[in-house]
Amino acid sequence: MNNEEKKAYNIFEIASNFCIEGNIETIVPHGSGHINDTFYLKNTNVALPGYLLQRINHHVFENVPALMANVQLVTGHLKKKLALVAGSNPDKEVLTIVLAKDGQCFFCDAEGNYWRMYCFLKDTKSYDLVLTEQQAYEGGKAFGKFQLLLADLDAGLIYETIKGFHDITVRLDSLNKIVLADPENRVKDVLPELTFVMERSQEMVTIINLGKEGKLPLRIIHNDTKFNNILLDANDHGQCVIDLDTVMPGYVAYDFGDAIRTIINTASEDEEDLTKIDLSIPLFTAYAQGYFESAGGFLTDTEVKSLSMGVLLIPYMQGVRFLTDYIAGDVYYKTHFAGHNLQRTRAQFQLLRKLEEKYDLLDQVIQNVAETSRQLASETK
Ligand code: ADP
Ligand code: GN1
Ligand code: MG
Repeated sequence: MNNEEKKAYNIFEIASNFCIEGNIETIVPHGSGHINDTFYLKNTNVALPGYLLQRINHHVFENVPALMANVQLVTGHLKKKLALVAGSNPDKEVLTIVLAKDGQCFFCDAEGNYWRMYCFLKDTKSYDLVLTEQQAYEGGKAFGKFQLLLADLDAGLIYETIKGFHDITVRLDSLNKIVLADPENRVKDVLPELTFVMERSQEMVTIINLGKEGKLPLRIIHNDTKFNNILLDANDHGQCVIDLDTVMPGYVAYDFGDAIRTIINTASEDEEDLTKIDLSIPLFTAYAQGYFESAGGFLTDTEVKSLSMGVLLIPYMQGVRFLTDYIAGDVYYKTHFAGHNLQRTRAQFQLLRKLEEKYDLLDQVIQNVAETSRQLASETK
C-alpha cells in the first residue's frame, strides 16, 4: 500500500479545488516523509504565497475528515494563544489551512484520495540531521512550547487518528502476529532482531505502566517529533511545528524520546554502516536545555524521571515498527530499496545499544538541566 501509487497526479487540477490566491507556476515534490506525499506549489506572482499540497495516506489514517478536524482544532487553539503573546506572529508560527472551495479543510478526488493544503512558510528549513547545538536547542524550545500551549486544550475533543500509536504493548502484539503469519517468508532473516526485541520487552512497558497506574499524566503531545517536523527560520530559530497528523494524548516522554532519536544520532535513521551510528552528547544537552526552558514549568517530578526512559523506548518502538513492516512485506512506510525497512530496523537497534551504554550519563544530563531550570524559576519568582 505504501509504494503503490507512484503515479503522476494532476496536481494543477487538484490544486484548483482549493481557495488559492494567484496562479500556480510550478509543482515540486517536497520533503522526505515516510507516509504522506507532499508538493510545493510556487505562485506565478512572487508577492503571493506559495502553497504546500499533501496527499494524506488514507491507509494509515483511516478517518481523514476527523484527522483534519483535529488539525483545525489544534492550529486554531495555537493561533488564539499566540495572538495574546507580544511579538508573536501566529501566521508564521502556526500552520494555516487553505480551505477547499466547498468550505471543507480537505478535498477528496474521484479516486478517493484525500488532499489538504497549507500556506507555504517561506524562508524556512527542516533538517533530517541536526548540525548545530543551536538547532537542537531551538528544537527543544519549539516542541516544549508546543506542549505548553496545548496544555489547556480539552483532550476529549481530539480524535485518536491511529489507535494505540505509541502503546508499546500494541506494537509488540502486532509484531508477534506478523511473525506468526510470516506472509513473505522473511522471519528466517530476522532472528537476531527478534531476540533483541524479546530481551527488552519487559523493561519497555515501564512508561505505559506508570501511565496506567496514574503516575504519569496524559497530555496532548505531538507524537511525531522527528527533527524535520520543525521549521527553522533563516537564522535557525524555531519557527513552526508541523506534521500535526498524530497530535493526540500521550506521555511527554514519547515526544522527548522521538526528538532525541533523531537529534542525538550522528548518522541517518536508516544508516547502512552501523559503525557510523554514534551519540552526540552536546546536541542532546542542547535539546534538553531548550525543552526545559519551555516545558520545565509544568513537568511533574515523575515526568522528568520518565524522559530518559522515553529516550530508550522510542528507538526501540521505532525498530519494532520497522521490523513489523519488513516482515509484513513493506506495506506501511515508503521504502526506497529492497530491505530498506530491515536496514532501518538495524540502525534503530544499533542506536538503542549506544543509548543503553550511555543511559546513566543521559539521565544525569536531564536531571542537571531540570535542576538548573528549577533554580532559575525560583530565582525569577
Ligand atoms: P510528512 O508527514 O510526509 O513527514 P510533513 O507535513 O512533515 O509531511 O511535510 C514534509 C516536509 O515539507 C517537511 O519536512 C517540511 O520540510 C516541508 N513543509 C511542511 N509543511 C510546510 C509549510 N507549511 N511550509 C514550508 N514547508 C513545509
Ligand atoms: C513516519 O510521516 P513521517 O515521516 O514524519 C511515522 C512516524 C515515525 C517516522 C519514522 C504516521 O513519520 O511515526 O516515527 O515515520 N508517522 C506515522 O521516520 O506512522
Ligand atoms: Mg514530517
